[in-house]
Amino acid sequence: MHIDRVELCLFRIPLVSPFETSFGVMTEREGIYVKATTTDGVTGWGEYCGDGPGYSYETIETGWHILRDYLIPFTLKAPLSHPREAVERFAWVRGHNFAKAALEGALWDIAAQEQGLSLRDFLGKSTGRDMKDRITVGVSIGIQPTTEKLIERIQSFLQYGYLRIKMKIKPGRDLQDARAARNAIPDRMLMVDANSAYTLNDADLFKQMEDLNLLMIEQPLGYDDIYEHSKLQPQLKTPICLDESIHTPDHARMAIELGACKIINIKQGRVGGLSSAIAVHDICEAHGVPVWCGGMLETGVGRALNLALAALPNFKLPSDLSASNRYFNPDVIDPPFDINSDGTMSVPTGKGLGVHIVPERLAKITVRHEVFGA
Ligand code: OSB
Ligand code: MG
Repeated sequence: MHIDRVELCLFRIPLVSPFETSFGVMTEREGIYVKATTTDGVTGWGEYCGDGPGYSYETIETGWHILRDYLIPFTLKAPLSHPREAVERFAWVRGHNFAKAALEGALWDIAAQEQGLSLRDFLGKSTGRDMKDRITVGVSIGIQPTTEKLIERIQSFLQYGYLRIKMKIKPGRDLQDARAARNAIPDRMLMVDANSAYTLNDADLFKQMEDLNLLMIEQPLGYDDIYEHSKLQPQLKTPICLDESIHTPDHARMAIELGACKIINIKQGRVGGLSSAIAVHDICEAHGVPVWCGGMLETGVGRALNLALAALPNFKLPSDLSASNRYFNPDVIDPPFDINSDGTMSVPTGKGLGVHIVPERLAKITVRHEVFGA
């Protein structure tokens, strides 16, 4: 493929309700769409889904800067035989994984379309793996103003069909909320996500959660830590799942070797794109560590990519892939993503990402637009 034009659209889309984590509250989703076009007129889309600087150091502005000044010029420079080649071309840029992933995503969309395949089938062909066509899904619930509100929220999401509840925690009502949630839903899959709000001194708190039969505890300690998690995991029967601190396939390998976690949450943006995400998946699989697909409140474009990725066989636990209307009304794509009656979400079957972006909706949420190349 020879890319001769790349467009960036900075967008802001309102959330249907605020989303609170231990590092802050979101009321709208800000992101960047990357639209790449080949000399043959094939167009691919990628979504920059960083949410910094509370989640990682990347922000919308660093993403824009890295894309504009480094990644896009290196993409326009010469034809690419496969999206993986872009990864090699970007490798000299240290970090900035969300920016790299956004552009790589658009290239995968193009590569799949050029083969006349859905992204899921193209991934299956590229990896030689059998791909799922439905993904089991859970919902991520932000910190609520009161314990009562949390329970209400959990009940309403269960009615929509989500198979697993993940609740955000931060120091304060953590244990009380987790206990109340467990009492309200004794037989459902329940987990907590601390987004790095604790230290090793809080080990006792997590020991007190042991009898709640949580599916896992996500990222309890430092956002860049692996070592201290390796001190915490042996003290607990409940599996620790790492999110923030896994940025590369090597991090995954180190975390597993150190015994820092028993599960890994894969966000393709956080690990620098689909190629890296597949490598993390394979390393985990080889070590018997199950993975699931994390989310960053993606709009339909990023959600479609996540669904294709989550079709790989070692995505064995419910993923943070909720229906479009859990966050957006409307989403930028039509039709929106919805949950099947069995608590799964179907992977798109159309060519490439397999979603239709509604031009008027895109225009309405776009706040900055720039064209590079032809
Ligand atoms: O830690 O998984 C997280 C959203 C923004 C930043 C970090 C996280 C999250 C979520 C949302 O939990 C998951 C989703 O997209 O539904
Ligand atoms: Mg998380």
